[in-house]
Amino acid sequence: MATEQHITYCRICEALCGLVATVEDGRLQSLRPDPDNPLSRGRACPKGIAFTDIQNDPDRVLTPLRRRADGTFAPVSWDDALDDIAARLKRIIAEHGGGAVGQYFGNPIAFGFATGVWSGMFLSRIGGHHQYSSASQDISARFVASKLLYGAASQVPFPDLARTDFLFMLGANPLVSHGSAVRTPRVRDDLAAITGRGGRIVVVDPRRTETARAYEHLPVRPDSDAWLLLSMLHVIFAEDLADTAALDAETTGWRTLRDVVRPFSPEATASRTGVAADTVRTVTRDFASAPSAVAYGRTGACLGRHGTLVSFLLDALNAVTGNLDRAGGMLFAEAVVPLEDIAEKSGQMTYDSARSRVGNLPEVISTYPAAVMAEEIITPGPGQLRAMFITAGNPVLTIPNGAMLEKALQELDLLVSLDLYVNETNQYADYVLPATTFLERYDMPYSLANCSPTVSIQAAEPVLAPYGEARNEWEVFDELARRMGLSLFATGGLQRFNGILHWLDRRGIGRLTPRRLVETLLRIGPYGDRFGLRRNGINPKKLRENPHGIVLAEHAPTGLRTTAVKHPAARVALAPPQIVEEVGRLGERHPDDPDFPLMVIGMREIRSQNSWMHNSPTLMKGERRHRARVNPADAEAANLADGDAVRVTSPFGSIETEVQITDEVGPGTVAIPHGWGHRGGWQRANSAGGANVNELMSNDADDLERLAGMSVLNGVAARLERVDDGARLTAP
Ligand SMILES: Nc1nc2c(c(=O)[nH]1)N[C@H]1C(S)=C(S)[C@@H](COP(=O)(O)OP(=O)(O)OC[C@H]3O[C@@H](n4cnc5c(=O)[nH]c(N)nc54)[C@H](O)[C@@H]3O)O[C@H]1N2
Ligand SMILES: Nc1nc2c(c(=O)[nH]1)N[C@H]1C(S)=C(S)[C@@H](COP(=O)(O)OP(=O)(O)OC[C@H]3O[C@@H](n4cnc5c(=O)[nH]c(N)nc54)[C@H](O)[C@@H]3O)O[C@H]1N2
Ligand code: SF4
Ligand SMILES: [Mo]
Repeated sequence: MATEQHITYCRICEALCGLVATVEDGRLQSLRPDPDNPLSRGRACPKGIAFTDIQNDPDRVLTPLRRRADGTFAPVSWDDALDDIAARLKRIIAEHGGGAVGQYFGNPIAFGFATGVWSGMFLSRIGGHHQYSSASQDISARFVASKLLYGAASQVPFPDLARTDFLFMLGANPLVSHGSAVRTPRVRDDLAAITGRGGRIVVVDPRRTETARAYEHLPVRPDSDAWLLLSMLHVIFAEDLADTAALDAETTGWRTLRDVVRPFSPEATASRTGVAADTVRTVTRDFASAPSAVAYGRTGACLGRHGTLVSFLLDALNAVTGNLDRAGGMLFAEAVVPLEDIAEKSGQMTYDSARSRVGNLPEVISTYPAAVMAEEIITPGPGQLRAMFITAGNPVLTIPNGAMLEKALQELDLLVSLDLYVNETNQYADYVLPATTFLERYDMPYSLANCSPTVSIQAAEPVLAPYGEARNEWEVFDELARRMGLSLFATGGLQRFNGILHWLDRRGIGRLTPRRLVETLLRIGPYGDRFGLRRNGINPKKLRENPHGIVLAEHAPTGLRTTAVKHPAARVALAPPQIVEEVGRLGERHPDDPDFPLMVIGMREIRSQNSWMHNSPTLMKGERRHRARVNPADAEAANLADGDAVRVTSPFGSIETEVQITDEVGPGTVAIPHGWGHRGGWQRANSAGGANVNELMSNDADDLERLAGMSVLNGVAARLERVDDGARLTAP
């Protein structure tokens, strides 16, 4: 038997921890943390290690599957599948135009550069624009805030954890999530180092999370962050804590911002936020007077009714206190592999350049809110969505009102999914095509990987040949195009990556593979060897010689504002009209319904990854069940004991799950994980029980966050009832 060790990195979440894979006769035996990875240095989380279960899962789809009339799947050859899909697509396009074809891509796409680029090129080549993704349940608000502030939707500034004296963290739980929009594989150490050197960490969260418990917890009522941040800005201007000379030189609109925040004194917002006025004043003064400080937010900042505004205000707080683009503050991301930079320069990173047919919501980097997908399918008329690709996604469990999407998907003329499993979404597909796992493909980190306080790069060669008949997603789109008689690299059309392709074309690079694309970008990027012009620059050879990864700079650079900010004179816009209007609309849609006195928020667990790792025996060991976290007072009011079955009802839907009584959440708040309630082709996951929390959420276009079309998944009004006797036990 041939046993080999391969160096690679995990691509389940943004930490991208180094892994060592033991492979025997072409089969994965185990994964362990790579002690020589310069960033993760021998650390990985349970999910990374347990990926062996996914790689070797008997429930994994390893051959193309075609749906039969009775709804079951039968294996089919790649040739038959691709021929039939190509022929059906051509018919649909001939009859209804390319605009009838769309795609949804899920979260795992973010960890490999090829799939997003190739599927995007395919869609634009056929004239499709119905593009949806997990971003509207995750981070689109952040992109829009960046577009407004910096004129660059792809710019995601990140906290300089290694040097900050004050981390103000809002709606993030990195001790569980391992960091998002900041790459920090050793986050426990990175946070401990802040307080270790005398700094502070304040965690703004309705739940006393793992991270909040370890540091200073500032409890806040769900979905009230906009008021809290407006009050902090109020204090800064009212108490002259802003560096106005710098604001004059580097920003526009700060005086307008000062006027906008004036009515939001801490006293005026305390009843909304649940944070005492004194506390707001003290924390603001401390933040403003710290040698360096940074305000950072993640999904808890993005998934309320004002996600774009909250994301915007966090950066504004950094800017007005002089903490933007400076050591220990918020740093601009500079890509090692400048894919988005080129797209940004060629005008592809758009916002509101078009509106959705249903709901009139803005496009955000060429994607529309996934919440309107179902209605786009069932609403007749020009531009109706009739054929879809779903790649690495499970929207039936991860977007609002999966039940409606589930029905709508069955109305499509063609549904094709590329995935590792038959999940709750693609069980309705005409074809489920087996995709490779990250261990079966070549990759290099890009995109959010650039949000890294230490600049580094690592390339991963495939560790394994694809199991069964699995194929790389990009090859599937390439092959489909070929069978449809299309060239993905033809000029013309509204290609998302036209700019890059033209650019490379002019340099005579020839036919593009993902490897060619990324290696070229690496070499022309800020750390690249410029094809030999820069002697110490990096190139593919150096990456192969350093499989654990290379540190390019101990600290991410500062002084990037003049290149990162695309507004005239590189000034940060602190009072764009969209934001001023949004402040004016605050509170309009906040529920105040005595029938739904509680508010549901989301949470993540260490051994779950959204909806897709509940089939791993290792991760499901022990007492793993889906539970709603309920405060003792609310439990008592609903006559609930720990472990009881509970019905949670919102104005939009109802679920039944188990209750866990804990004062981790304050009275009035119920925290429920997403990604449960399985009924796909994953046996163990199906038997785990639980419910899909997103059945409580609204997919009505009018209920979405306005500026980015974000799904509202936090702060959703609800009530609790005991399930057993069916009677409503909450006070009438
Ligand atoms: N209520 C609530 N809902 C939420 C959230 C929340 O906080 N609260 N969070 C939201 C967020 S942040 C996100 S990112 C979304 C996630 O939403 P989605 O991306 O729609 O869902 P996932 O559960 O990540 O499903 C990923 C799918 O990709 C498959 N997969 C894994 N690796 C690969 C691969 O390499 N190739 C292919 N082709 N397939 C692969 C898995 O089998 C799985 O079916 O959920 C969102 N939904
Ligand atoms: N173990 C694990 N790790 C993951 C994932 C996973 O599913 N499991 N998913 C990955 C993905 S796709 C992402 S996007 C990242 C997300 O990374 P994070 O955003 O760091 O992860 P969460 O645990 O969802 O943290 C969000 C926090 O916001 C809080 N919150 C909810 N509502 C509000 C509110 O109104 N205001 C404030 N201030 N806080 C609020 C929640 O209580 C929660 O603690 O995690 C990634 N890492
Ligand atoms: S934190 Fe866990 S899931 Fe995320 S990259 Fe590291 S090992 Fe993988
Ligand atoms: Mo996410």
